[in-house]
Amino acid sequence: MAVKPVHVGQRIKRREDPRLIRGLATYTDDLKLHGMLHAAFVRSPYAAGRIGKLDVQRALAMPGVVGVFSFDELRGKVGPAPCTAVMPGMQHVPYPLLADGRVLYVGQPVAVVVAKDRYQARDAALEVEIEIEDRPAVVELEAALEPGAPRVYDELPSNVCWHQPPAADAKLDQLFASAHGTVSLRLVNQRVAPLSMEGRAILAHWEEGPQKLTLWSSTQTPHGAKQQVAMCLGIPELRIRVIAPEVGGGFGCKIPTYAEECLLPWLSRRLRKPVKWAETRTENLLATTHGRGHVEYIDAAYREDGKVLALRGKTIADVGAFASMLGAAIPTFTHLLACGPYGIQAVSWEIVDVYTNTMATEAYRGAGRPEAAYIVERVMDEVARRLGLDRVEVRRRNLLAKDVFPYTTPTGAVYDSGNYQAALAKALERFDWTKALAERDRRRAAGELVGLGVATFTEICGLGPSTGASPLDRRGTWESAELRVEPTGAVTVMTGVSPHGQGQETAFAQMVADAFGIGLDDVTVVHGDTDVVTHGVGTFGSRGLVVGGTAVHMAIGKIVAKAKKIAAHKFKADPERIDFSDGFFTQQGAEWRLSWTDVAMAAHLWNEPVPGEEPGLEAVARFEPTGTTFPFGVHFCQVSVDRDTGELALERFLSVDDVGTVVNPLLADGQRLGGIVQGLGQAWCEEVRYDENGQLITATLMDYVMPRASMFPRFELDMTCTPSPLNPLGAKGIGELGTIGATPCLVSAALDALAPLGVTHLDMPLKSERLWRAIRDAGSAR
Ligand code: MCN
Repeated sequence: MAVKPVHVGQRIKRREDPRLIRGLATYTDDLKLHGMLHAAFVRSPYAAGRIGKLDVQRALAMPGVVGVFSFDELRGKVGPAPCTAVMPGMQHVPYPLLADGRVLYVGQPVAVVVAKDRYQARDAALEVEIEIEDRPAVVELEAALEPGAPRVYDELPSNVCWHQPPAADAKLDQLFASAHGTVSLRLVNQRVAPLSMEGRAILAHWEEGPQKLTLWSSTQTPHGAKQQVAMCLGIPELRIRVIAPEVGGGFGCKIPTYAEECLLPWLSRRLRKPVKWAETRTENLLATTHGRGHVEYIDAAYREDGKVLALRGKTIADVGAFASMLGAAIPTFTHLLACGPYGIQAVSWEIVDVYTNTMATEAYRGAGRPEAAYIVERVMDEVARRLGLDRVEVRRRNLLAKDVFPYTTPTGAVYDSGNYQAALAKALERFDWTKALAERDRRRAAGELVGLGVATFTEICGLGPSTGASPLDRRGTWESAELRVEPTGAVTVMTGVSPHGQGQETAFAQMVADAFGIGLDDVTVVHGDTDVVTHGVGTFGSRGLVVGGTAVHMAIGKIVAKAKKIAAHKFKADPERIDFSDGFFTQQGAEWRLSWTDVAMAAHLWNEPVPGEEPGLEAVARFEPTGTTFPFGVHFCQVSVDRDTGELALERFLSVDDVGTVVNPLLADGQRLGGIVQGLGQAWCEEVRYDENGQLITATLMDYVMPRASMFPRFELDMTCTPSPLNPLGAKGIGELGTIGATPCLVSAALDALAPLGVTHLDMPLKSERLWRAIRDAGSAR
């Protein structure tokens, strides 16, 4: 199929935006159904304790209240909340939809009030009397592992949720023994909040007549939610339709099917009315999953020339009070990606997943890979410092050569393709590293604190293949697409991915328009409705284009094959000798040509039936990837730090990335910018903080510091292109890429800025106070 790209590769504006910008989009909370009731949750004010009394009488007597429910009503009927990442040996305690006599974290749903309007429900929720006999909470990650620490679960021997012991590795031992030197670091990857603009929202409507549940949910995985809710409620899947209407971002925290998402359908069925709930921002910070939350100990062995030989790592990961859908498995990605883009020869990694009396952690943009990049980049910087080498030069010496791919890392990851040196060369040229160093030194000499940062990184995306899927998922990690061609030649695409800000309605339309030689307006992309898109997996792990887009590509291929048969039949030609390009079917050596719309019409009119074929023109495809793709990139930045206040200023940021073939560079840039800012947010200002009693002290946006536009310079973006051999598009994912390198890059720059003062270690976030203290302590040490 020869296709001249007209749209693919072009910077086409998102077709989603006009409706979003003009307020014409419908989010779950915009929906109103006749007789709809509203739910409000009564949440635990304590991080740990036993529920003594739960009195709902006053709440029940409040105006508009239809019912108040606690665990007693749910017992044996519904729950627990879904968790699919249950690894062998994991101490998994099922998590009830409402607290079952004990509370595990502040914000845990204890009871739910249903009333005629949202405000009545919230007012009544305040009237539910709960007496909780509170007990010591375990909040600090490493303290949770100490002997005698309070336990989250009395029935477990400790707070360890899962333990991956380090594997014995003679080669690793030998590399450490023969190394020129070793570095040892303790690194904190603090807990952060995903903070999608739209919080979680659910509307459940059980219809008793057809015995059908419709669940509107701000989910990233409608098909997953359908399966999980079916299992949780004991309702056959075919009686459930999940619709993800407009979803205002997710960043990983809308992958899980939450307790609330299972409870509302149950309430709707019980009350025979639609029931809606949309979380407040404080509920979002309290009870929507958080990300990261690791402490890492790392030893690295290196040679005199700066080559890093081996890593010994230990991840202590904060799972929170219960294992969320995938939460406990996230640190395995940190282990898998520990080598980054470097030729490190041996790695051993221990993982300790720990329960604490805090909200559960989950996938958050990058999920495990930003943690890995942070570790190995800090190692590179430290090796450079010890050896007195340029930090870029150390990376250059460690980067894998372009001829080693496919490359299997000591941790078992198989990198599909890469040309790291080319990306580094381009970044060096664009940033002019040498000149930037000279300028830094000039400003330093004048008394300024100026630093340059660098990060070279790779990451894994495009999840599957399905061989890694858990039976608890009940489905693999393929992706589906269905294409329906109208008699006019217009095409409807139904995709199993569920974009929620990424722009696939535009990208997939570009692909389809080019394939059939039609206009973008002749393509509709439908997603997020399980009754319309019959099978799908969802949007996570930057798989939308790589896996979902390839399914679209495959469906296109099937349609073109049939369309060729229709065209060939009309002119009594051999279908094998038909060409299709620029919207026309032609035959080599023949005069005739037939347009795409003529063939589409013929397929529906069927007045010239094609033997052996059915009328119509549609195709379904599922793409099962054979491996994951590994995009990569180089980030450089320049910062200055105010000596008196510790305030950091980001002066320059360059990102040179490689995601293979790009369908829409404008979308790709948008994704990179969003990811970079989130990565910088973690490095600079974001942090979920609990006090020693497990009270969330960052429960509003007054306290949780989000990055702001005014903090950033104009980002410099560039790309190289190393196609992936694992999909016909040659594409790699870009949705999470920015978060991987940005975080270590900023920390690298801050450390460089304070290096003249003798500062060699900083933890994130790089708030002014922390930098000011580092400057002050460095001063007093002199
Ligand atoms: N794209 C492209 N060429 C490529 C790769 C991608 O043109 N080589 C385009 C795609 O067509 C798509 C976008 O870039 O429009 C992102 O595609 P992809 O990398 O496939 O990522 P996904 O669609 O699978 O999105 C998931 C990813 C993840 S895991 C998180 S977390 C994340 C992210 O996307 N959350 C987001 N980006 C987000 N963007 C917004 N606005 N909101 C979120 O919640």
